[in-house]
Amino acid sequence: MNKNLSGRELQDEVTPFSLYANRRRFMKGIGAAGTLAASAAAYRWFNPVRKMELDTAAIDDLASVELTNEQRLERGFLVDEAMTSESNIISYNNFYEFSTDKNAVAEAAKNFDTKGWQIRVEGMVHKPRTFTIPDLKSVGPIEERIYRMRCVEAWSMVIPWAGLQLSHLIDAVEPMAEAKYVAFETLYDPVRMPGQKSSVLEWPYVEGLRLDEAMHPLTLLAVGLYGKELPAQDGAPVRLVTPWKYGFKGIKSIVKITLVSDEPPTSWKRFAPSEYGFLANVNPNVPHPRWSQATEQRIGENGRRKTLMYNGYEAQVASLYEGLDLSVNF
Ligand SMILES: Nc1nc2c(c(=O)[nH]1)N[C@H]1C(S)=C(S)[C@@H](COP(=O)(O)O)O[C@H]1N2
Ligand SMILES: [Mo]
Repeated sequence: MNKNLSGRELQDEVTPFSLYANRRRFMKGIGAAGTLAASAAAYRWFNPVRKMELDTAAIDDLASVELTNEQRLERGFLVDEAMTSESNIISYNNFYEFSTDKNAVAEAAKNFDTKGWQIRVEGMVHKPRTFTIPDLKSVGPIEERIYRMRCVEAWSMVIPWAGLQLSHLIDAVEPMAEAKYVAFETLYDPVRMPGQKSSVLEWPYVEGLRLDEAMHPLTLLAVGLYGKELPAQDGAPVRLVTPWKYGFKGIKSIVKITLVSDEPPTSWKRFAPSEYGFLANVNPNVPHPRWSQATEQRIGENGRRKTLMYNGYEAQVASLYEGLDLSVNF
């Protein structure tokens, strides 16, 4: 390790997540230490294997994902920005099945029971299958991904997720040639999700991706955050994460994934098609009809920051949208 650490930096060394927050400083250290970043040992030091508290989906395969931090940055799997605190991530939520008040979701969802959860994967696939949460580990590693998250309401966070790259699940069920889109559905159970008794949205919440978007390596089925099992308010036990898209694409508490030939309905487009499109790619140049998308409030920060094209994932995803008029395809 870099021997020129200050006392504060030494303290950081034993506090992995504050280290992420001090990444810039850390990368300078890497520069001084030469090839350190390229070694698996450095990878493990930077990404210690942290077991989840419950045994449904321990992140015990992390060590098998032998990428250097430079490679992770290049792929968009790691962000060179401070992470949002765990307490902010788990207390400021959008999850209308429980409450439309972002500060009230956590309390309203605290008894949500996800034991025995199953996800059905069907439609245009050769091997339809029902997965439990522990089954997810059988199709690919549970990896840690540190992603920006940008809500269409213009607030943002940086979140350390743990999850399965969705492409591994889709490969496992063997899509037919006719499959062009992937549709996702949240649990419908107004007793367990009392917000579904209100008609603020049509239930269940539904979302969708083009198949090529669903197969993109950035697309994650998250089962954890901050090294712990996903809290109910963040979409337990499994939710979608597409970091270059507005947050509403990240459908929570998924029970069904269906491969289809045509663009599936999505909750927010159905609610207001002139305001919310199917693609919903983060784009500072295309304002929402009622507000600008040029800047955002990073939760926990003072002042606003500029919103980045594709939320900072342009290098990884722009090729998916070549030739599209982004003001029409929003
Ligand atoms: N089922 C469901 N999924 C949902 C929502 C919702 O209301 N219901 N809200 C979406 C919106 S608008 C955002 S910004 C993110 C918020 O995720 P977070 O609370 O984990 O930050 O979840 C998305 N997924
Ligand atoms: Mo959102």
